[in-house]
Parts: sequence; C-alpha cells; structure tokens
Amino acid sequence: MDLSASLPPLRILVVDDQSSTRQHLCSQLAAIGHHTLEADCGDSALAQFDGQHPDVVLLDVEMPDHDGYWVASQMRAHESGGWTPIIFLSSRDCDQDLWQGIESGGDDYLVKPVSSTVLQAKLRAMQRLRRMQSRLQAVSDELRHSNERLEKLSGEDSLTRLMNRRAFDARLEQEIACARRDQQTLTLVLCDIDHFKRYNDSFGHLAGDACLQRVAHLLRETCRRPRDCAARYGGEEFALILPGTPRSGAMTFARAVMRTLRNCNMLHPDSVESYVTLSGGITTCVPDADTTVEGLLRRSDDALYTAKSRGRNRFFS
Ligand code: GH3
Ligand code: MG
Ligand code: MG
Ligand code: MG
Ligand code: MG
Repeated sequence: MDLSASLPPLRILVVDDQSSTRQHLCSQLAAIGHHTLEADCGDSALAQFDGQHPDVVLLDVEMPDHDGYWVASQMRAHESGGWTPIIFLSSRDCDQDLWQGIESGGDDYLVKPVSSTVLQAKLRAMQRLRRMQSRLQAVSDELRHSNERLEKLSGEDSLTRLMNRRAFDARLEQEIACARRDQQTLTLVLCDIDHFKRYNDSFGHLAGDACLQRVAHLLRETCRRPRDCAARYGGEEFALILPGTPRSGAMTFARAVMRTLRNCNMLHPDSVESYVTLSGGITTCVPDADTTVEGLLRRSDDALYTAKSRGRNRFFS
C-alpha cells in the first residue's frame, strides 16, 4: 500500500527521550520522503518548535524534564498564527492518557509501537486539516483587509467609532474654508494619552483598547456643540475641531476634559498621576489665505510636544 502519493514532504519534529525510538521513527519517516528534526527532551522540543517551525510534531509523553502534555500545552501557547498538528506517541495506553493528550492540545494519540501504515495515514489526515486551516486563514485575512478598506471608505474608526484620520483631514479642510470665509475663529486640538505604552504593558492590549474607547467616549461627550468634531487621529492620539471657539473657550474645553478624566479615575500605575491622563496641543486662529490643514496640524503637534516635555497631563496653546 503506497500512501505517500500526492503527499508533499513534511518537516516533522520527532520528540522522544529514547534514542532508539527516535531513530526508528526517523528512518520510517525518511523512507516515505519526510524530513525530520529530533528532540530528546521537552525543553529541546520547545526550542525547536519556536525556532524551526515544523509542520507536524510527534510527541512522547514520558520524558525526564517535562511530560509531553505540558510540552503540548506550551506549544499551543507559543503558536503564532498557523496551527501545527501534534500527535502523541506513547507507550501508555489507557483512555485517561489519551484524554489528557487531547486536552493538553494534542490532535491525535497513538500507542507505541506504531506501524508505518498507521503513521502515514495519520500524517495524511493532519495534512488535509492543515490545508483546510490555511484556506480558512486566507479567507479571514481577506475579510480583515476588506474591513480595513471599508473602514477607510466609511471614514469611521472601528474601535472607537470616532471619525478616522482621513475623514478628519477632509473635515478640517472644510472647516478652514468656512472659517476663512466667515472670518471666524477655529480651534484645533491634538491630544495624546500619557505613557500609554506602559498602560498596555501593565494591563494588556485588550485593556488598552477598552481605555481608548473610554477616552473616545469622553471626548465625544465633552464636545457639546453640534459642529464640534472628534476623531481618532492615530494609535492613542485624538484630534478635535472646535469651530467658532476662541483660545479661552479652548482652555475651558481642555479643563473639562482633564476634570472628566480625573473623575473617571481609570487606574494607571505607571504614569504622571495614578490615573489615565492626556496631554494636548491647541491652535487657535482666524484662517487666512495661507492657512492649511498641514500647517494647523503642525502647530498643534508642536504645542502637544511642549505639553509632553513640560510634564504631561496638561494642554498647551
Ligand atoms: P507619551 O506619554 O510620550 O505619549 O508615551 P506613550 O507611551 O503614550 O507613547 P508611545 O508613542 O511611546 O506609545 C504609544 C503606545 O500606544 C504604543 C502602542 O502600542 C499603543 N497603541 C497604539 N494604538 C493602539 C491600539 O489600537 N490599542 C492599544 N491597546 N494600544 C495602542
Ligand atoms: Mg519517553
Ligand atoms: Mg508618542
Ligand atoms: Mg502617548
Ligand atoms: Mg502618541
């Protein structure tokens, strides 16, 4: 029976503390055209799994440093992106061992010694699943890309539901034109969460996302006038247009934002205060013929930089 037809060669990590077992398995696998990597203990298996990215792992259970169940759970935890099939090969043959093998992250559990035919058949099944998995991955990547494209077209940031940068720039262009025509004051505010990298480091990226959502909500609530608008300008950076607002009004707005943030008291153990704070840069002008989107953004960004360098948790105009 030739099961190897149409099965492309795999890179298989063979993990077993007994060198005779490893050699036997490796020669079986080589005979049907596969490439092998070898590990004689759990630590070596994990190092090769991370460094060599095998296509399949054949994993012993009883080893001197770690048992195979623990090794499998670590492999699952370290897996980045794709899925690597793990087949246990053990001399333990009670149902409870099989159960534990699957629970720890294994995909199959075979009892040693295993015939060449069974091994080939199991590898074939795993190969088929791997192919399906990579097709699914491709579909999900494609969906994510279309989502990003849609997000750009819709002008909305999907995390915070605020305007995204592209839509904001277009809106700022319009507001500059209106203010120039009506000779009205226009205020642009750029603000940035203080030490947000440390926030992620302390609480994790998901908590970071939730924090961004809360800050976005708070900024939206603080912009009370119908033509005020708030955007997520970049990672942890927000931008606001306050049409018809002079410098004094902008500072009142800034104080309101800082007060609300203080009251929210979102814990931040590693910032300038014990809670999440923002720094901001404010530009106010009555636009003339030379006023541009880029120019206003640059001035606000310079003011933001000054607020950061003077100690953060402040707005500078
Ligand atoms: P500074 O006070 O100088 O602004 O320090 P910072 O740590 O806030 O600034 P830095 O630019 O060094 O880091 C910004 C961090 O924001 C790093 C990045 O991982 C995080 N970030 C950006 N976008 C997102 C996001 O969508 N979600 C989460 N959770 N974090 C994000
Ligand atoms: Mg063993
Ligand atoms: Mg920064
Ligand atoms: Mg920041
Ligand atoms: Mg930033």
